[in-house]
Order: sequence, then structure tokens, then C-alpha cells
Amino acid sequence: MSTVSRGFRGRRRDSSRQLPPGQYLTNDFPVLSAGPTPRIPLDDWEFTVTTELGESYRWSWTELMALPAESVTVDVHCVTRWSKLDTAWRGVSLDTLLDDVETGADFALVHSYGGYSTNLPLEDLLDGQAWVAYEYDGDELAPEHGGPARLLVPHLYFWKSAKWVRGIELMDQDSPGFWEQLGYHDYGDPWREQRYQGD
Ligand SMILES: Nc1nc2c(c(=O)[nH]1)N[C@H]1C(S)=C(S)[C@@H](COP(=O)(O)O)O[C@H]1N2
Ligand SMILES: [Mo]
Repeated sequence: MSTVSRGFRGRRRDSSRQLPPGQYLTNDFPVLSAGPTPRIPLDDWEFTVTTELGESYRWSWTELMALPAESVTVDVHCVTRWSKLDTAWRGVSLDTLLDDVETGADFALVHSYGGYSTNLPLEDLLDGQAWVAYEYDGDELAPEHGGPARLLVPHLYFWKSAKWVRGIELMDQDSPGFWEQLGYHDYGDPWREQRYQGD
């Protein structure tokens, strides 16, 4: 089992540290959902990766739990301008999930139970940058925050961290997800303030 404490690497963790431009600090944990909270019984839960060649890789909840997990402490930045520092999660790295997946794809479209989706370059899911998270602050992830499991990609705006994640479609071409089709940025780097298409 590997433990990564990202919160204590890199930039200094003190109260004077900078937020991305245009963000303010909150200590609450706001809920932002574009629709109702789907309820997925763990017996029915599946995570599926589909490649550009149409091959599928599937994990049941039991199989996900059997994979090595990591604890990570990261800052999250919502495009509605709140940021939350040092949020503590536990989950499976996408490096672990994608390790055996054969693909030459450059893009990922992440799908959620309930129909939400979001796109990002595949490389942003790799190299210790993304997790399928199922615990928050030491407890199982609450349904309103994406439980049983959500994507966590903290270096991009939080809308890329798809709640109730059900799978990833790997593609040769970029294809906009839910908010991206409505005008939000295809990449969404908070430090470059990429909120809307064209930013
Ligand atoms: N499936 C799904 N995932 C989602 C959303 C959503 O509406 N549906 N909202 C996104 C947005 S805009 C943000 S800021 C975060 C909010 O996560 P939270 O409700 O746990 O704070 O989830 C993201 N993931
Ligand atoms: Mo958001």
C-alpha cells in the first residue's frame, strides 16, 4: 500500500499561500450537482474503461476495493470561485487502473451515473494526478459528494472531478463533456484561469 501526501509536498502549506486567480477560500464543503444524486447499490456498481479500439476493461466494487489505495491531501478549486485547501481523500490511482489498459488514445471522456460527463487529456489522468476516490476525511464518500466513488483530478477545476463516476471512454479526438458543451473550458487549469472556452 502506498501513501502519498501531496498536500505536504511542493508549494509551502501555510495560511499565506496563494490561491489561483479569482478564487476565495472556504472551509465549508459546498455541494454542486447539475441534477439529482443518483443512488448506486455497490452490488450493481461497475467502473468501465473503453478504448479507442472498442475494448472494455471492467471493475466491480469488490475488485476496486482489492486494488492498492492511496491517501492524498489536495486543494480543490471550483469554477464558481470557491477553493478548499487540504482536502483528504482515499482512492485508487488512475495509474493503477490504466496500467494494463492498452491504448494509444490522447483524450478521455469521463462518464458518471446520472449522465454527467467531462473531458480531459488522458495524460492529465496519469502520473499521480488523478484518483477514483471513495473516502473523504476518513469516512466513506457521501452520496452528495459523489459516493460511492468519484474522480478526483485536483490540478484542474473541480468540475472535471466527476462525481458518481462510472467509467472512462478513451478517444483519439477530444469531445466536450457536460459543462464543456455549455461553454466551459476544455482544459480548465485554475492557475491559468481557464474558466470558459477562449480563456
Ligand atoms: N456527476 C457529476 N459530477 C460533478 C458535478 C455534477 O454536477 N455531476 N459537478 C461538478 C462541479 S461543478 C463541482 S465544483 C464538483 C463539486 O463537488 P462537490 O459537490 O463534492 O463539492 O463536482 C463536479 N462533479
Ligand atoms: Mo464547480
